[in-house]
Amino acid sequence: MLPPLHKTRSHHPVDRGAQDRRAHHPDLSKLMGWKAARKEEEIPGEEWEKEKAWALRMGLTAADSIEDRSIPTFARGELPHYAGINTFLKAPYTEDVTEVGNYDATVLGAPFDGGTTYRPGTRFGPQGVRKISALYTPYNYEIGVDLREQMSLCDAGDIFTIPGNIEKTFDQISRAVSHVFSSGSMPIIIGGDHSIGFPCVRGIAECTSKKIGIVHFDRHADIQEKDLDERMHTTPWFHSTNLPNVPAKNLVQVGIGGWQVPREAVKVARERETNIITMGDMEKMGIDKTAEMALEMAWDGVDMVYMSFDIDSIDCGFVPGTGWPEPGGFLPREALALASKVAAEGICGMELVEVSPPYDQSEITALMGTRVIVDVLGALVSNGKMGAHKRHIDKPVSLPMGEYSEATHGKRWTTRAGSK
Ligand SMILES: [Mn+2]
Repeated sequence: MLPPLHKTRSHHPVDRGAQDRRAHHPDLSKLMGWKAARKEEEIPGEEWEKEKAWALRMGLTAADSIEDRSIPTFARGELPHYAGINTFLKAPYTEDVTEVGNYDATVLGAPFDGGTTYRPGTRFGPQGVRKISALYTPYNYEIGVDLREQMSLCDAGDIFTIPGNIEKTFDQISRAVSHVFSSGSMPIIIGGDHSIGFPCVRGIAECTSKKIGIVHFDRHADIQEKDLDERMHTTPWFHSTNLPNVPAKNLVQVGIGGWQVPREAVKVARERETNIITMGDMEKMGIDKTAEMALEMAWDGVDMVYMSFDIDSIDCGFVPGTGWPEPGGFLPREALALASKVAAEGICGMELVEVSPPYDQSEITALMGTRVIVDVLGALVSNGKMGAHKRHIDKPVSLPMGEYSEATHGKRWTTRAGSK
């Protein structure tokens, strides 16, 4: 009979002689879990302290009966997770978009589903992702990263899209993305259907003379010229790779396959010699080799890589809330590992598209989308690649703002200054 567990289990492998340990006992120091636990010690906590102090200033001190004096009266910041008006990950809302340059990365929503050719609803994608993102902390145990402590993030809200007008919406999206990118902040765009891929890339591409590669996770090729006579969500890479600094040979499409890839798209992929890694390829090569190959092809001769993640690249059993569900996709663990490995080399921006909350169940699709984004951020931080794209912004745009001034007009929804 074994002695009680606590007699043999040491959580401090250094403090006991080998004779005290049973031969079959695992060496905890070899487990990733133990290493990760040790790593947590090294992460600073100042930003969390700052947030708690800020919450008390914004939300007032709590009732006398509350023992934890860091709790405010009004919920502000991360806690409680079920309360609040959600930005992505409860990051600061940059209502004044001229402030996005103060942050390493900016989340912006592109609520548009006018490019959808089957199920609509992705106009609610940004809201759906923001809502469920509230259940995450900014800390990831396994990789030993605390985003709040190690990077800065804001949420600039949504782009003013024009329902029923793809081209006007594209212009708005490119303009918004170019503004964020020019500020030096890395844009993280939450769609919206996949038609937004083209204006997102166009917004970045216009701010640089450098070349951009694309890693595109999807079940669908999305590279035909038109669909239903318009530039629908099946077309973003045709138009993106027409841009002079976005070479088709640096487009890598990962996870493509199944019965929803139109033959027109395949023809274009063949003509432009894009790189397609099917789900079967990935299965055969494994995750590490797939990521390595994708990176090699995407980075060949370019300066930056953009990531486009279509949530439908994951098996539809895990992501019911999407426009074109397709069985046989990535398992979540595969998708998350691949996205992290691609991000580990640095990206100049990313989009997370095709989350359609009206078709979702228990918010699992939106949650998966959130997870892809936070894992990408974690990989950027833990590999020291956050902000690596900045040196390539050599043609920043400068967009005019309106003339409203709080000094002369007062704050909105208040009595006009001076008229009291
Ligand atoms: Mn797709």
